[in-house]
Amino acid sequence: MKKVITYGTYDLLHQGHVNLLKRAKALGDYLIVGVTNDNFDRDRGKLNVRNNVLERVDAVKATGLADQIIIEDYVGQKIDDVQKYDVDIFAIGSDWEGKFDYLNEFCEVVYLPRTEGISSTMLRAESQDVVKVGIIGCGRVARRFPFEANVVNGVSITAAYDSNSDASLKFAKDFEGVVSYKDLSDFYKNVDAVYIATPHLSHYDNIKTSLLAGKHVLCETPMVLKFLEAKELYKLAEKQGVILMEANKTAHCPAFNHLMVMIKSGLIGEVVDIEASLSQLLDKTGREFDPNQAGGAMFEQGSYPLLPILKLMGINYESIQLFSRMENGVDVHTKGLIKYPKAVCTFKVGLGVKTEGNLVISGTKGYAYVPAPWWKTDYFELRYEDSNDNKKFFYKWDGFGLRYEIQEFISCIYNHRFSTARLRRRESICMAEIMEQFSLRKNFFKI
Ligand code: C2G
Repeated sequence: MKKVITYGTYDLLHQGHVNLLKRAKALGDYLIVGVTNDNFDRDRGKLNVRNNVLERVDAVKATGLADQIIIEDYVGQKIDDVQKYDVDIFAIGSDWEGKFDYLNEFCEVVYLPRTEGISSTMLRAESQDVVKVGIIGCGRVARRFPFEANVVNGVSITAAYDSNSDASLKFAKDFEGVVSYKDLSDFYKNVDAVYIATPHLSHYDNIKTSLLAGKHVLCETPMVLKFLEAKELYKLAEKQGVILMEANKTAHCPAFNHLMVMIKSGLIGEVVDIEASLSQLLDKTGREFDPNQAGGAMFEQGSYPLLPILKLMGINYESIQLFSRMENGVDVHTKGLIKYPKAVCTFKVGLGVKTEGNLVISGTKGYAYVPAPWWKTDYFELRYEDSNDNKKFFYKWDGFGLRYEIQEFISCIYNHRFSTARLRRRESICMAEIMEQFSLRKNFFKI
């Protein structure tokens, strides 16, 4: 029996894929089809795949051409598969000509003619309108956005607004295709969604105005600093039928996401302790040190360490205590202690104090160790009593890492998902509630 193997993503399965599968099948008696899993695709830079792996497997199955379907999830797997399944022929479309010659050592390699004039990329582009995003607040943070949005399918940055019109004019000049608007209502007329990167205290107004204008909103973290404001805004978004998302980039980071689901699946047992730290020494003349602009480490950085704590332990903590070193009305260092019925979590943030920025999640069977900078990690370890059981995990983290949150934002818009599993509305509201306690100096101790 002659065995043939071929691989692909098979997103939005089309005639080109079917022709290829037929041609591959005709080369032998038994066809194995390798379908890439979602992580593998993300790792090789395919950020815009529309169907998930189960849908793509089902689509390949429905062609009736595959005798066996396997999942491709790591680089180098093709060599393993060819040997494992005793494959005679590896077949792939001619767009890969030469790329898989290394498999000649293990089997025959055949490049099959590709069907011209059709591709998943084309279908994705046709089936989707581009979401036009406008930027409100054209400062330092916003400048990373167009670069990152460029690599995400279905999104285009078209407009810029800043209360200082020089800033939005400069932004429009620096980024092709972006028009600067002086008037917010003109700005809204030309966008479907907004990315808000203004200072913290402007977020509430910016979000509300944008939601009322019927626009989807992605707002920099911390979204707001008050519990009721967060609740009100999420409610308003749903009422308006638009998406509101807090832009906490760590929540969308592939490594962090996988870590969360692995821990929730019990890989280190029951979580008993979480320690998360983050610090950055900044120039003290900046907005980050101005008490009138909600400066300080807690507001600036707090939502990052709160993320793993709230995601793993939930929002129903028993008590919280916050200890800060204050300088000129802002905290330059804050340590938080959050008690849950069966766990205790601590976090440290610092703008004027430097500390080790790692994340340690301790459980009854082992612990997760994520070295600094854990909030934009591509690597972590699960460690156990018997070090032979230890495992290291590596992922991709490209560019500034904003592409992952932009992709999720666009996906929520297309799929009308009001809450993303990566940062639930209730988690975002709880962060606002903790920020509010800090503003009110509740459960607060000066050190
Ligand atoms: N294909 C084709 N004609 C098209 C489009 C695609 O013959 N118009 C072929 C491709 O050459 C490939 C298969 O269909 O052999 C699957 O294509 P994709 O889903 O785009 O997958 P791809 O990114 O090529 O992944 O490890 C994965 C493989 O390397 C291939």
